[in-house]
Amino acid sequence: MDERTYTADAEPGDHVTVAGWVHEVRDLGGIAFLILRDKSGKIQVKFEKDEMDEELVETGLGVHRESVISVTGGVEEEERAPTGVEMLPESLDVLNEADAELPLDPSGKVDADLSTRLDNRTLDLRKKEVQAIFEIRAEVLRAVRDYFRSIGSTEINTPKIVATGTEGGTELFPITYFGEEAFMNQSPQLFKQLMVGSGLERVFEVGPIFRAEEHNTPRHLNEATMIDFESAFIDHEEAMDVCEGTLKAAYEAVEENCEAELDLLGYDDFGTPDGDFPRLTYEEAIERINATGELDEQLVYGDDLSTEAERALGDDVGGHYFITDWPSEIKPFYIQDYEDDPTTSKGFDLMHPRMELVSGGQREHRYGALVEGFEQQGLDPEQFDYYTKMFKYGMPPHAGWAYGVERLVMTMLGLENIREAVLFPRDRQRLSP
Ligand code: ATP
Ligand code: AMO
Repeated sequence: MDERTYTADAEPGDHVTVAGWVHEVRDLGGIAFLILRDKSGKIQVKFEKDEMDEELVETGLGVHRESVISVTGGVEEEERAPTGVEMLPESLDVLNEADAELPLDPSGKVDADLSTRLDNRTLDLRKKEVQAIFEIRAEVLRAVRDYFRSIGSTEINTPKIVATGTEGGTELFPITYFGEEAFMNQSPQLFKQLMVGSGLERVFEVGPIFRAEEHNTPRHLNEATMIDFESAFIDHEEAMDVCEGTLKAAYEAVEENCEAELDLLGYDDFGTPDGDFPRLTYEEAIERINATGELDEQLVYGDDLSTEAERALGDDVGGHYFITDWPSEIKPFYIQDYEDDPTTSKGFDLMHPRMELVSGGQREHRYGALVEGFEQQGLDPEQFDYYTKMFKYGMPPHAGWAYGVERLVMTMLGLENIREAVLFPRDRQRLSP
């Protein structure tokens, strides 16, 4: 193929080769148009039947939609063309002909249900609005990485095949590891904590987590991507500051660098959050939820927040907010409790009005209290010896948190279903593609 020019870069007066997909063919009789689409946009290719080589015209107009072709020719200004320019083809190669029948219409004129879209992700992602979601997801991750680096945090990668779970035993996927029972990792929790005790001090990880979630909801996945952060010598309040900073950095970057994508998704005002996020204690949260009158039953201290409760509070607050000071008994063993009130923990969640985005907290760094916490949660500290013993060799006070990337993208873009924010989602019904 001659050197390829993106359709968006083809200027009147140029002689170019463009390559891409046949978006549409419109035959008007003596004249016909082929719209060719590539990553950058589209260009109109004009066929004048009486004036052009017969074989060229036949090939160009006979090719099925979504076939991959390459066209060489001159570019001219043409007001009536969708982009103001058109190409007059001199040669046309069919690089790969597509079937006449497609399982999904990439032009988007015919709607497809989510399941058909996910079964045919390659075709689905030929739609600009779908591409936009993944361009934005990539920008979120870039911005988050930059933000972490700006605060002196080192990117790490921790094992995904592990010997123990951390976030509750029922959600583990067991696997066989050379004849021994092992699991897919639910969270980098213990590893990231081990790293704050190392010389690295402040770390982050972007990676997959696996949870055998029982429920099939629009906001749970069985394989998700987590952004984990952990730092020595900070407390839960400072960890919340970093959490808030990360979220705002992600929104700001998307607003600044993804203008075209936001346009495609229909945003006039993206609504990057500003101002400090309110920090409600758990007790204040349940009081406010009860006061909304939205729930059938009043919440009492110690209850976890149901989806309905989260929604009621989200509507009441109207933006992102933190819930702090959770009852110790509903937070994991690694979260530290208040010295003067051991029934209250230094754990927090960052909430979007629609759902939980982040969990985190100040960690228990004292060996004795940590081992006690294991026992209280019915876990055998022996099994976690690889972790707990490092707390005897100089573990600094530390805090951290984790985001689910898909929930961040989903809430940022108002997507109905978390599966729209993953290329190839894993859920109870879906193991391939
Ligand atoms: P975490 O990340 O701490 O697990 P979460 O937001 O993922 O929090 P879970 O604790 O995994 O939530 O699950 C409990 C939440 O899921 C509750 O808010 C509950 O109301 C909701 N939930 C559970 N089953 C269903 C279901 N079948 N349909 C809708 N929501 C459900
Ligand atoms: P938690 O279990 O709350 O905390 O998970 C943190 C965040 O990850 C996302 N998330 C999920 N997203 C989609 N599908 C899932 N099945 C799923 N599970 C979790 C959510 C959630 O808020 N170790 C702690 C974090 C910490 O304390 O640092 C943890 O895993 O957005």
